[in-house]
Amino acid sequence: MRLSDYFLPTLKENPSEAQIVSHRLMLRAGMVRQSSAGIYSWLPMGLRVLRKVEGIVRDEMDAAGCQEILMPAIQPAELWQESGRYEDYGKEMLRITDRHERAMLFGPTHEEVVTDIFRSSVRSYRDLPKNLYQIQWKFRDEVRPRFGVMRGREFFMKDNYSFDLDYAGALRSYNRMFVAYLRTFARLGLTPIPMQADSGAIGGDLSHEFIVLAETGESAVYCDRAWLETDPLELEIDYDADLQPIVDRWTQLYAATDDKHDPATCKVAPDRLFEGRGIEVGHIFYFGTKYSASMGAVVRDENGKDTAVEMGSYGIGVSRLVGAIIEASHDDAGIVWPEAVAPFRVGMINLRSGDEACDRACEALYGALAQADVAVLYDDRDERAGVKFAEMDLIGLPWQIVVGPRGVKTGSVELKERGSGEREELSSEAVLARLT
Ligand code: P5A
Repeated sequence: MRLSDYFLPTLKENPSEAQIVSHRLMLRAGMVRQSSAGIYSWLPMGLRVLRKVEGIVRDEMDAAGCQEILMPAIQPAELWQESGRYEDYGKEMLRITDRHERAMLFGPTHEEVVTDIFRSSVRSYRDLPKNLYQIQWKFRDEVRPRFGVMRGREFFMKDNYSFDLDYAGALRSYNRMFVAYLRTFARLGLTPIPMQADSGAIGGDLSHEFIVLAETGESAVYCDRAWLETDPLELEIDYDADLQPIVDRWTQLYAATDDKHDPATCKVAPDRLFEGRGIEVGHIFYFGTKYSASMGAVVRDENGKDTAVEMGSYGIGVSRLVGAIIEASHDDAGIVWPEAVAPFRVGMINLRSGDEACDRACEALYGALAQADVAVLYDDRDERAGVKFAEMDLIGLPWQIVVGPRGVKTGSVELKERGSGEREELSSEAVLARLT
C-alpha cells in the first residue's frame, strides 16, 4: 500500500479527550474515529488490526472444536422475558420498539438467542456436546464509556456457548475454553492471568476472568511470579484429552479465593506474590441450567427422560483487545505492534521521493516484497524526513526500511526493528532475505 493513496488521518497533537495511552495512540495513528460516546468507526489501519485479532481468535476457537454461527444483533424482548433477565438487565440494555410496537433490543449478549436456537433443533443427548460461537457487535449502554474502544458502548465480542448433558461434560467444555483462551491471548503477544471471578449478570457458579497486565487497567490482579514466566504456547494441547491437570496447574499459580480483590486471602507465598493491575480481555462462565431450565432447552437422556442441558458461555473482547495490546506494547514514540497483529509487517520510507535513484530502489524493493507476500506500507509522499520517521514510529509497524540518497549510491538501505530500535545497513537483497 502506498501511503500517498492510503486513508490514514493521523493527528499531530494529543487529543484532549484521551486519558490513556492506547486511546491516544489509536486516535493519533488514525485507527479509529469517535462517532458518538463509546461508539467508533474503524478506519483502514484500525480495521486491519481488528481483523487480525479476530482471525487469531477464530483460529483458536476452530482448533478447540467450536463451530461458528452468526446470530442477529437485534433480538426480541420475549426471549429475555422468558429467561427472566429483561427487567434485571436494566439501563445497560438498549431497548427498541419496531413499527408494530413490538419490544426489541440490541443484543448486549446472546445466551437467550442461542438457547432458543438450541431448544428448537436439538432433541437427543446423542447430539451433545455442542459448542457454538460468533464474532459480532454488541451494545451495552455503559454509564461511563471511556478509554476509547476499551470500554465502548458498541463493541466487538467473540462469544461461545457450550451445551452438555451433565456436569462432567460441562466441566470438560469449560476447561477446553480455559485452555483455548490461554493460547489465544499468548498468540496475541499477551500474558493472560486467569482470576476467579463473580459471574454477575450472566449468572452461575464457576467463572474466570482473563486479565492482561497494564498499569492503567481497571482490574486488580495478583498471582505467583512464576506465572509471568510461563508460556501457554509451549504446551502440547490435545483437546480430546483430560485438560483438568493443565487448568489446575494454571489456577494454582494464582490465588483461588472467594474474594478476588483481597490479596490477603491469597495462597501464594509473600515472596512470590506479584500484585498489579490489568485489563479484562476475556470472561468465561459455567452456569448449568440457568437458561435451559427457564427456557425449556431439554434433551432426551439415555433413559428417555427429558433433562435440561448444562451450559456455559465464554466471551473475548475483540475490540477491547486492540486497545489492550497497545497498552501492553508501546513506547514514547508510539505503538509497537507484535508481528501477529501488525496491520502491515513493514513500513518503507523513501527519504527523497522524486529522486530517480531513490524512487527506483524503493519501487524494486516494494515489488519484490509484494511478490513474497509481505505486507508493506510504502511512504512515497513528498514530506520531510522527520515527519516520515515520526509517523512510522507512531503507527508501530514491526520493521522499517529506510531508503535514502546516500545509501542508494552504495547499494544499501537501512533496516530498523521498531521494538528494539536496532538498525542495520544492508543490501536490498539481504533485506529481502531477512523479511521473507
Ligand atoms: C460471555 C460471552 C459475557 O457477556 N456472555 C457471552 C458472556 N461476558 S462479559 O464478561 O460480560 O463480556 C465478555 C468480554 O467482552 C468484553 N467487554 C467489553 N469490551 C469493550 N467495551 C465494553 N463495554 C465491554 N464489556 C465487555 C470484555 O473483554 C469481557 O471480558
